[in-house]
Amino acid sequence: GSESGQKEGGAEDKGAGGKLVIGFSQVGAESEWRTANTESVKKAITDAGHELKFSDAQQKQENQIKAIRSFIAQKVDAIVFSPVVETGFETVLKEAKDAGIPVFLADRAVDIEDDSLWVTFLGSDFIEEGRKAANWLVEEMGDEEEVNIVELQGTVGSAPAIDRKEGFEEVLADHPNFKITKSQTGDFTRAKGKEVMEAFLKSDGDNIDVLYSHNDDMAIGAIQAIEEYGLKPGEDIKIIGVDAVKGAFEAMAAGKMNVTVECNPLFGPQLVELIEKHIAGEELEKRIAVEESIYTMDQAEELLPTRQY
Ligand code: GYE
Repeated sequence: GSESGQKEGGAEDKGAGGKLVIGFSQVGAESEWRTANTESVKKAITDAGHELKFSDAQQKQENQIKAIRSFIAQKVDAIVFSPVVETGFETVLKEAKDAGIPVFLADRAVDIEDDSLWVTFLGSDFIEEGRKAANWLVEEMGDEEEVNIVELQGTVGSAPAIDRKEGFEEVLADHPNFKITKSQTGDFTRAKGKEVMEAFLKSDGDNIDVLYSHNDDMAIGAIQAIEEYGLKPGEDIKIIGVDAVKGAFEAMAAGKMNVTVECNPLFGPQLVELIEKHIAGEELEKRIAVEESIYTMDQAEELLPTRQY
């Protein structure tokens, strides 16, 4: 390798100190998590002195495909891409590869066999998050004879929705007293979370012990639905969320939500470092995970002031 000796400014003056043009195709603005993530990535790119081209896909795949094509046409130096769903991006990623533009998957994964279509995937382990949610529940209610769970899924076909379901079910498979009685998508938004929870309550209101929500925003929407229905969220129905956004800490501090599994969106600086390393010719791991934890109701008040998203 060429590891010894002085750095010489990287390829064509890019990389080591060179200014890059980076296109960022973001999923949308569906949740508190997403807002924090967009901020973190944008700020890290511009703070490092690079030029940012940003595109918000409003949770629509066709908008992302258009955005990536336009980044290719503009000959950006690198593309950051958070795929709204796992499949259907093969063609456009091949176009980027053919144009010699490196793609960095951020936050969400794709389900594509040819992993030469991206440099690395930086994001959370969503399966593990699902396991953490279920493990908390087993610990909390494992002695009960029958526990009926309703599930609010994230965006259909998205990596976090698929994986958070899988990890959760994997753990519960060993505990037949837990049953998922209803499961539907709330598209990761508060409004949809509320709407779907209303429907769950209408058809099965007195038989719901637990809500497992694939993100906090849907849980917060559902909490509203539960209160309007006349039940106590956090007590009559235990509430599990994912993300650990401020809104969840507020709900937990108010006794309305029981637990949230952390999914850290603040990986902007780590991502920019990876892009710079790649441009400078360094080899990167194909999969880089973000570290995270889980937080419960009794920790909420203490930790709320320190939460950064
Ligand atoms: O959990 C959810 C957001 O992809 C990890 O997307 C992300 C998820 C996050 O809308 O709130």
